[in-house]
Amino acid sequence: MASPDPKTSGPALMTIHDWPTGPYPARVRIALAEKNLQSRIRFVSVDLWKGEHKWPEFLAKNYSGTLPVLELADGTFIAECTAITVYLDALDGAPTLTGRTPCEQGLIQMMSKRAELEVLDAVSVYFHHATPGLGPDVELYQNAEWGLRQRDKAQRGMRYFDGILRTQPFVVGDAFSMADITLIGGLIFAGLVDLAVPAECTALQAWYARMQERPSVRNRVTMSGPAVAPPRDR
Ligand code: GTS
Repeated sequence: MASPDPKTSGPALMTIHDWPTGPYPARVRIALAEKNLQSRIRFVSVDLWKGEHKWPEFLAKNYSGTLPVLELADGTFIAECTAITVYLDALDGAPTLTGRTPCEQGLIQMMSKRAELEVLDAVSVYFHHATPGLGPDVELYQNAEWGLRQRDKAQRGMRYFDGILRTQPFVVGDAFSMADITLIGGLIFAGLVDLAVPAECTALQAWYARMQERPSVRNRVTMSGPAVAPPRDR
């Protein structure tokens, strides 16, 4: 996909700073596709494996040194997948990912946070602490024991979500939402680090197979087209 020309008229162009195959970036890419916002975004690649997300020029955009970051046309930076998704979902005044009623909104936030705490973030800690992670230049502190505990936590989390998905088609009730996206991110990360979904979690596996059929999930890596390199000042 060619990047849209920022000089053309129409809604303001936004920038996503991310890494195409990253599990957290996947969350925002899936949200963008579900909201049909791809044409309003240009992507800038930040190379995790070189540690570009820890360089001063990137830390100026996101203090936490993590991807993705959304940059608005006026220069505002929004980090954190949940915050970015809430922003994108609100743009058209018709939120489909974060809930329409106060109750839906509360449940989606709760289950998305749970998917983060119990699965995605746990897999991430396992990757960064109990495997070589992004390599010695980026992983300045590792604690393998902590990483292995988080691996076990992630598998417990998978069992929890398996129980949820035995009773309903989506993480929250009958509709696809941000909570599904967050759990998808967790299973994408688990796949990348060869952390198996327990064999008995057949409902979770069936749900994930269905999720992978969604175009937003299937096409998430290629949606950015050729990467635009970030400016380098070092
Ligand atoms: N809480 C953050 C969010 O939700 O946005 C976490 C973001 C995050 O951990 N992103 C990963 C990262 O920057 C990107 S990826 O691993 O999914 O590609 N990791 C690098 C690091 O050094 O933590």
